[in-house]
Amino acid sequence: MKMSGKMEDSEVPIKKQKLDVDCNQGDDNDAMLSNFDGFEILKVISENTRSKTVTVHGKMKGENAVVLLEKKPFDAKHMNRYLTEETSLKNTLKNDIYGTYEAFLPSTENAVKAVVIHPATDKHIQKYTDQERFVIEETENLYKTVTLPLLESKQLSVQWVYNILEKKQEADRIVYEDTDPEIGFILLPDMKWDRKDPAALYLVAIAHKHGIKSLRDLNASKLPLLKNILNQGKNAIMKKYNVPSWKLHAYIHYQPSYYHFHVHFTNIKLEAPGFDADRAHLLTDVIENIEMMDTYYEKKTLTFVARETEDLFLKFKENGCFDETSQDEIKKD
Ligand code: G7M
Repeated sequence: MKMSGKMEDSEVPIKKQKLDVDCNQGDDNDAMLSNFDGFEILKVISENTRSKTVTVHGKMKGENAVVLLEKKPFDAKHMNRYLTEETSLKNTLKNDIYGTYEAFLPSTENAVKAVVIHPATDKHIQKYTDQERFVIEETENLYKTVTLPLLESKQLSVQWVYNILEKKQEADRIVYEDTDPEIGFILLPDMKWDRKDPAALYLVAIAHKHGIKSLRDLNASKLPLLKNILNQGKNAIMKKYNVPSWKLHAYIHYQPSYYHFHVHFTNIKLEAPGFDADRAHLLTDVIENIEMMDTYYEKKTLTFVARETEDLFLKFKENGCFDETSQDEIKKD
């Protein structure tokens, strides 16, 4: 068992304002926000200076909300909009030929990306909160006795996935669809990508087929689906965004956040969150591993990182995986 350093939660003063939401049509969950008026900040639940993100747990209309703010990268094509008289400068240092300034870009160039989850469940708050993390080596037996029963009883809702597959949401964002019920999928921008800069390209391919929870359920019978997603996904990305396959990573998360099968496609220039050795499995490797051994992902010990308040971590802990006994001994079961 390895541990990573504990991250800090920072408390911020609670602020109360009136909520202004364009909730003119339909179900509240479909209402678009026009600003954050009335948002009540409860706590900053994570901060990352490298990715320039901050996540806040708050209340909107009396219900929990999670808001993630992210400063966006510069767009090299917009330099002519940055370096004009509309950008005001405040000098902070001047020495000989060297000057530093705070530059205030025009507001149109200054947008911050905001992801809003409302109403947010406890699981969402937990998912976005910085916590101590633990390495788990999940054997075939631990998957069957610990992970699977938990997944069958409790997991994050995949309603957003069904909304996409049934074209109830995000239909206008679909980049490519193969409607075949066995090997078909929908390819569309991940909600983390604002669709502007292909250097930050991030798409997800969601399988039409239900019942493939994760990597663990992949075997030779799923190879046509995997190969179809890889090949058609790459072709569609080339056609739409002019990004060739050699500039792309195609991978699967284990553990995923949502247990309906999907593949991530990202530009290799993007430092995508979740593209770590303990989470991302390259689709090409997955295909080849299954071709070598049909039951590869059923049998293989899979390593992933879980956070201290996650149900999965708590279940592994309950099963003694973080007692004095090392995971090597547990593997002998
Ligand atoms: O970790 P996992 O493999 O389950 O990743 C799921 C991916 O789906 C993440 O990269 C999320 O950013 C993305 N995602 C999650 N939601 C709720 C949505 C959504 O509603 N729409 C889109 N387009 N992507 C989402």
